[in-house]
Amino acid sequence: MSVKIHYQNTHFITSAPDIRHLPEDEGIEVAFAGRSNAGKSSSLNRLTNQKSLAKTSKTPGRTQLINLFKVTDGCHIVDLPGYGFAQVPLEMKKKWQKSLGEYLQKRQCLKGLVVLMDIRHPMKDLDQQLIYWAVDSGIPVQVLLTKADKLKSGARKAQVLKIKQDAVGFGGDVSVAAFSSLKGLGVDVLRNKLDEWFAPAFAEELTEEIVQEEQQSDEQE
Ligand SMILES: Nc1nc2c(ncn2[C@@H]2O[C@H](COP(=O)(O)OP(=O)(O)OP(=O)(O)O)[C@@H](O)[C@H]2O)c(=O)[nH]1
Ligand SMILES: [Mg+2]
Repeated sequence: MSVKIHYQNTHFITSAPDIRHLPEDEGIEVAFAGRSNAGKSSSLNRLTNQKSLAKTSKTPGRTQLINLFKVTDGCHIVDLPGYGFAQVPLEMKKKWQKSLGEYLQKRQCLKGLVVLMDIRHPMKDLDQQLIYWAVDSGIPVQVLLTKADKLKSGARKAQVLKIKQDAVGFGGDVSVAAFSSLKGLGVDVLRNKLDEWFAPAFAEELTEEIVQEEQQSDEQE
């Protein structure tokens, strides 16, 4: 079943320091993860055509909380705290990484992971760990090579090809695309992927409607 979701209706729900402060673990959630400054918040704003839905910053480490957004009934997006920022005090780093790990491992409604990496510095250790973990857990991954506008067309294509080859090595459902929040490149790829991951939410809705209709016609007979 194919659905087209209107991402511009997305709105902020809550910021949580850890998963215990998130709403019920139900519906379908897709998480955006990546190193600090990779462009997670910018990609969300581009996806939803909203200038400041997610706060962006030149200072890495801005998004320290798990930010939850509602796309439509039963469909949520999560902007996860960035990892791998060197200049953050160790204690704070540990705390984020704990809440990040906890979210990824315990949140049952997590059905897809968007991993964002700067196209000029992709596949760092933590990026790879994250992808391995997702593949292990049977969660599909969309890699977005961000800030693609920073490379010329030839270099960009070569880099996408290289990372696509790397992605095969993970052995799971890992797709790769170039992305630019600035130019809008790759936004269609991202929308199509999210539509696919969120589709079961609509299937359930449809099933509920059919059951209700059947019950009504039973009652009428
Ligand atoms: N040229 C260019 N710059 C971008 C693009 N996307 C993001 N940036 C810039 O990169 C910086 C970081 O972007 P954010 O979206 O805040 O990154 P983030 O991953 O949310 O960062 P944290 O929340 O700190 O983890 C900002 O200065 C953005 O303007 C892009 O597509 N092209
Ligand atoms: Mg951010």
